[in-house]
Amino acid sequence: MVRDILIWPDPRLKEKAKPVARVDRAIQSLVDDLFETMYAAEGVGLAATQIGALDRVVVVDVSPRQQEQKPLALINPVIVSSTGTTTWTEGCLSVPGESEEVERAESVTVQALDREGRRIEIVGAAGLLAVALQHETDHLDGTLFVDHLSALKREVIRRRMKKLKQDIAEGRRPLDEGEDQPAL
Ligand code: GNR
Ligand code: NI
Repeated sequence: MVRDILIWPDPRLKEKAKPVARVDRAIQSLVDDLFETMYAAEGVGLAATQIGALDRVVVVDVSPRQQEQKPLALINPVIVSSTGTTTWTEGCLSVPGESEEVERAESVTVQALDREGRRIEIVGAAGLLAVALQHETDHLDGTLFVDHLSALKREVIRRRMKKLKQDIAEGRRPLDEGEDQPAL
């Protein structure tokens, strides 16, 4: 099921997600909803936090940009090592229409469980995959890319998001055909 994506600022986006104790059918269903919602929104990643679920679950699919990569469902992801620094122009489905440069590690290794509850490790991820893995694990700790910006840039974006929410609520922003009103 495609779910509504929370728009920043929203207190639910600041919550720290809880570790998944067991990969059961409810968690698998959450993974499926995250993939459906991510693809519907044409994102390269999505965290459970963004749809109001407080389990440590994310999905990432950078295959449109890094053809050798496959879709990943990551449960309880942990960045176990990182090297270097890189600057990437990031966006976020919870901050629509905004993008800014953020400094990140250049390469990361992540341990997690997959949709079947098996332990997996992504070793030495680089490029957009590395950035997306850091961006999604940040979401599970209640951190968004705007939290990595200067206070001035963040407040400018906050004002634009306030306007966006008002416009949506008052029907001034045409939504795509068949698209539901995002949760405010
Ligand atoms: O779709 C997304 N694109 C993106 C581009 C650069 C850096 C990070 C991202 S993640 C984002 C989807 C999203 O908001 N995931 O939480
Ligand atoms: Ni995001």
